[in-house]
Amino acid sequence: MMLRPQDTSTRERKNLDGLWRFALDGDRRGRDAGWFARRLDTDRELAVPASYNDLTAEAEVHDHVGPVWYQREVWVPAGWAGRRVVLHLESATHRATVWVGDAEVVSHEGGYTPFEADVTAHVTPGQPVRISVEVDNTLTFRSIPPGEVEQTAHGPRQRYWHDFFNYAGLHRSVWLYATDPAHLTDVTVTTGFAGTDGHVDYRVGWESGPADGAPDGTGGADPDVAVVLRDADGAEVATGRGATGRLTVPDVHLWAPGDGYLYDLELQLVRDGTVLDSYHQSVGVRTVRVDGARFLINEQPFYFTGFGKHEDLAVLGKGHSPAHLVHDVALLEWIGANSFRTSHYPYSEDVLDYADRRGLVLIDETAAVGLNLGMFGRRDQPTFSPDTIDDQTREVHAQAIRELVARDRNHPCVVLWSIANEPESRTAEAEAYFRPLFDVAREADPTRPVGFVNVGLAPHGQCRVSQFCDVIMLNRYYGWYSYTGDLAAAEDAWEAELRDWAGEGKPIIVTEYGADTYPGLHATTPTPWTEEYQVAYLDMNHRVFDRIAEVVGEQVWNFADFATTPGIIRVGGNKKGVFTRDRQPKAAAHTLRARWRGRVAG
Ligand code: BDP
Repeated sequence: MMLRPQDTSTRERKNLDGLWRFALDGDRRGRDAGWFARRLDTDRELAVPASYNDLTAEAEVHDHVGPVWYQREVWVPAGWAGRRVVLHLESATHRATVWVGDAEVVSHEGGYTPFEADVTAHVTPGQPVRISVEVDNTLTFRSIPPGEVEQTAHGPRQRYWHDFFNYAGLHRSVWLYATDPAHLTDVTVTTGFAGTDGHVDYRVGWESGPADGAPDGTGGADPDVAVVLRDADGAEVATGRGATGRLTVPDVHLWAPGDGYLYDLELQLVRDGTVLDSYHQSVGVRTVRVDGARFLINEQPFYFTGFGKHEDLAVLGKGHSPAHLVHDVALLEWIGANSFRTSHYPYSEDVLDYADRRGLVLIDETAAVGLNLGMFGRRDQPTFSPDTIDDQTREVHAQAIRELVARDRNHPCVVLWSIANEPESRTAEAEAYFRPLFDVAREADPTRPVGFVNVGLAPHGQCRVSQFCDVIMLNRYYGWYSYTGDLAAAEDAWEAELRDWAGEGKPIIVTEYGADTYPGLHATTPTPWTEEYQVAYLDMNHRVFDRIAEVVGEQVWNFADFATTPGIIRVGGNKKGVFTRDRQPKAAAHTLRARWRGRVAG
């Protein structure tokens, strides 16, 4: 249970981004040596938010395996005396332990979801405090995503089965914030409409906190919850009392693709007429539903256009950058994309907030990528076994699903959960692994469809996991990894497979199709790696999609070129971008723009 830090009439934040002291700790000495207890012995300072990997010119930083330490001091505002003080990290990739002064305050597993600790007892308002964070980038068979560290004569080497560089560090903002001891802890909203009336169901959590002087520690009377819903102009639309309730919105302005209309739900925790805590939750009133092979948003058939993306930038790595967020979304709008998938991990919450406001539609994915040892040449070992990915991994995966849903369920932009990308899905072990995870997702959020992304190695008739999906999501590379350079044969084979899937009667989104393209490389005949081939490849795919009614979406792989591990099929990274890594269009961008800007939803 957690609310994203925000400034309100009762809450105050202090942003801790900037330069932090930084040290590598490949030998894992820091904890025992008490690095948190004194000034970190280093002359390095690195930036937060950013991956640390590309911030220096040193291979030992770029290729580091194991823990690193970040440390800085912060002045705790004097005005926070008597307040509850919380330290909040939006993410730490892939796990972290945090100390405030000498006290260990929190540990967290998983690199892309937030965590926090009540640090009131460890800070003195008006005084500085030292904050130390040990961040570990190691991937194992017990982490999501999984990986394996190989000890070599030249030190540890991290192996993993996904196609993007293992960037790590503090990728998003770190905050200190203050609330009243009595505070709101959580809110869930679900929405719907009938005719012109919308409704907003809300459920609010709170804690009364130890009250000053109250002998029983309860603070006397329980506080009450009051809520006010306002429209985008600030006009009051509805009010409610109590921790749960339904608000009616007359003449509702629905949130819809391309129309990111948001109401503001103000939650107040009130005792004896005093507002102890106030929090603002934006609300888009909309519905999502699968009906046969149709994907309905507000009961209207929706056709997804767009991309699989990455959080990936020169210098910053996976560090969040508001400027790049705005620019990427501007390019999405320029090209006529109405959606993207947060491949292959949960993105910064700023991305989701902005997508809400821009009316962009998101497929929201966990970091469960690379659960497929066979794909990367490890055919000797089964993916799911007591020695590889096992029940313990599944618990970590389940927790990753719960944390993703808990973080993102109030975002109208999210219309579909993807619980994994391209796992091994042909065996009974895969079926047994995934069945309960779909239950976890549906229990966490009964209001949205759930799926996973199927890989070409598990075609129709062989995949044992797609039976659990509300929507079939397919990554296919006909004309690239198979039928390379032969688009005519690729077209036949692709259409045949898609028609098999269409027989399931579920909506199909093609979540990846793409061709590596070296910008500036040209040919008059269809030659892989040229800009002309990427155009011809996309045209072939689009002809196939347009012949099959069950296809309700096309998301090209990838929005932009991105960094990978070194490999003989990667030239300075993965080059399937429609934009280069510095966001210049390849020829295919104009092809997509012509197609998508002409398309009407449905
Ligand atoms: C798929 C993966 C994606 C890769 C892509 C590719 O989902 O992460 O980058 O193929 O090979 O296997 O380009």
